[in-house]
Amino acid sequence: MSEPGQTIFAPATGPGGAIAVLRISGPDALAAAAQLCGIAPEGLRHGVLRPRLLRDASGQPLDEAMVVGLHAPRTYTGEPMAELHLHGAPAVVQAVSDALRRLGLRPAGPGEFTRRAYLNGKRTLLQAEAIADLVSARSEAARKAALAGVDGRLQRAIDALRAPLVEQLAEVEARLDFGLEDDVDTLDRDATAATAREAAVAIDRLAATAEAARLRFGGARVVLHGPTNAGKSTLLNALCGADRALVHDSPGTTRDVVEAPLSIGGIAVTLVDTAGVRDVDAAGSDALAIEAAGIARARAELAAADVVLWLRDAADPDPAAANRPPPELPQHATLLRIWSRADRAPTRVPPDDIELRLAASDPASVDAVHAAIAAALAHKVGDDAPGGLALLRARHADALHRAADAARRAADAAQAPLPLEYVAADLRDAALALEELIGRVAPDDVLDVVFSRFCIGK
Ligand SMILES: Nc1nc2c(ncn2[C@@H]2O[C@H](COP(=O)(O)OP(=O)(O)OP(=O)(O)O)[C@@H](O)[C@H]2O)c(=O)[nH]1
Ligand SMILES: [Mg+2]
Repeated sequence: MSEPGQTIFAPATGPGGAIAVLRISGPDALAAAAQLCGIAPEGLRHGVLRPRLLRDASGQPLDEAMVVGLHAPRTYTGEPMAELHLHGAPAVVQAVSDALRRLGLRPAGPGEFTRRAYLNGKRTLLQAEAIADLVSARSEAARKAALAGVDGRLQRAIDALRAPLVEQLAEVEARLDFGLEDDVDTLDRDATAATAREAAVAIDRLAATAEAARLRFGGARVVLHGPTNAGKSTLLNALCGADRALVHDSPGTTRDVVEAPLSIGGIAVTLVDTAGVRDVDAAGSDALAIEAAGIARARAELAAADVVLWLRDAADPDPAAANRPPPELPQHATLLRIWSRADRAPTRVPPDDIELRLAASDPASVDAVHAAIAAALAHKVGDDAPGGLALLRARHADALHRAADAARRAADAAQAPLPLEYVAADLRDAALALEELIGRVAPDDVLDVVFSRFCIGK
């Protein structure tokens, strides 16, 4: 948590450079910097960088620095700020930091400068998050996507989605306020429904970019799932070309979740091997209790899966038993149905829904699984988002889904026709979810999550 009354400082640059920038923000920022320079605070003119000899309280020289004062509210945080451009040695940064601490300043926490910028209305939450993403951008695509958040393009796009919903809400509320609800001619319900539906489609489109960006920048989880002995660990090893997971002909070999990193079609994939699923009596023995715990982990892994390779064993004496898709499968995950160990039962006819036949000894069939994963991921990532607009976080996707759902409910209510109060409530929910996404106002716990991911000094 940030207490705005305190003055904070932190290095804004990483170690190893010729210059280290110490940033100071808060009510005493200018006074503290001026004190180190041995001048009055008024001597630090806004935006003017001057060479100064810094001294500690006992008059001992600390460094020859370049010092600039930044006067509120024209600063990053909206508070008075100063920057000390020091020689980059850690010992110099340490000595100046100690001097600042002795003046009553405190080291900043992660993201605390940006948090203050947000609290002072300098940045929306969306922009603050985008700044963190820009600082940590690891690719050109990530930089572009983050910048669209920082420079406000993303926000304008969301505002544009919100505007027609707010307009319709005003129309509906006006009729509620004037008690004209019974007069069926007053509201064009079809027009309201059409607007709400169009908004939902546009919101869905933006939500799809969040999913794509998550995969492109964060990578995908591809989870192997199926009954014991179906050949999951064998397939993991074949796909990553390494002897990564234990393979054995006794069922229940894999218990822990085994992960293997891989790149498929330019996307960073984590291949996840899991315990084979079968009915075990956890009270039967320690070994069975361990296996049951492994199966619980396997099921939990499904929740975070982007693609699930669902293996069914051609050699299973009772294949029908494993014919139900895993109930834990999340909606957005792609299920690839694989008839495994096909060479063991060449004459057996697989169920109708099978997409791939696999025999570990046949490299072409392993390649086909690889290609199917690549195709599923390519489909999810889609084309580049227009103008680099991409939402990068789960918080964003969640708010968009809620907004689209509420807009669809509003359209249904308008057409049903339900009383206008219902239409108004759903339109309001949709607009609020978008407002929350931009984060002009956000609850403290959301702020804690967002800013804890920042580096110190930003
Ligand atoms: N003939 C044949 N045997 C296979 C194939 N794939 C795996 N096996 C064998 O089937 C047995 C089980 O393979 P695993 O890869 O350990 O199966 P699993 O699904 O990981 O099994 P659990 O970890 O127990 O759930 C091993 O003896 C493998 O050598 C295949 O395509 N054809
Ligand atoms: Mg296994």
